[in-house]
Amino acid sequence: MNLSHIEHIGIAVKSLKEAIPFYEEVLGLKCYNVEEVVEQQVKTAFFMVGRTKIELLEPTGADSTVARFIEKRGEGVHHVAFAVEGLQPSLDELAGKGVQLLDRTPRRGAEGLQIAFLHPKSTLGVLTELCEQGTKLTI
Ligand code: CMX
Repeated sequence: MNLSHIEHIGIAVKSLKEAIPFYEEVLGLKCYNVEEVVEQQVKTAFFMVGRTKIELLEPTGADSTVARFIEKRGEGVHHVAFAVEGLQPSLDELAGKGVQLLDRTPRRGAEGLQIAFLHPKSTLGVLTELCEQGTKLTI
C-alpha cells in the first residue's frame, strides 16, 4: 500500500459558525471551502496546513454518525485520512489482512475525493479514512 501523506484530519464540532473563528482568528488559518456532504449528514469546513487539511465536521442530522460521536465523546478528533495511490487495490489488500472495511469500494467524499473508511475497531481505535483524487468514480 502506498500512503503519501496525511490528507486531512477530521474534527467533529457542534457548530462551524462557532469553530471557524478559532481556526481563523486564533490559529491564523484561512477557511477556503465550506461544503455539505448530504449522504454523510455533515457540513464541512476546510483549512490548509502545509500539504494537510483540517476538516471541521458539523452534523446536519440528529442521528448522523458525527452527531452520535459528539453525543458520546464530545467535540474532538473524529478521523485521520491518508492519501493513497490506488484506493481499490489498497482496500483489497487490507481486506485480505483482516481489516474491517466500512466501505468495500470507494465512494465520493468532499472536495471530489474518492474515499473509504476503515472501522476503528480494526485500527486501534482511530477511525481511519483512505482518500484518492477522484476522476474515475462512477457511483
Ligand atoms: N473514532 C473512534 N471510534 C469511534 C468513532 C470514531 N470517529 N465513532 C464511533 N466510534 C466507536 C464508538 O465509540 C463505539 O465504541 P464502543 O462500542 O466501544 O462504545 C463504536 O465505535 C460504535 O459506535 P456507535 O456510535 O454505536 O456506532 P456508529 O453507528 O456511529 O458507527 C462508525 C461508528 C465508525 C461505524 C461510523 O461512524 C462510520 O461508519 N463512520 C464512517 C463514516 C463517517 O464517519 N462519516 C462522517 C465523516 C464524513 C466525511 O468526512 O466526509
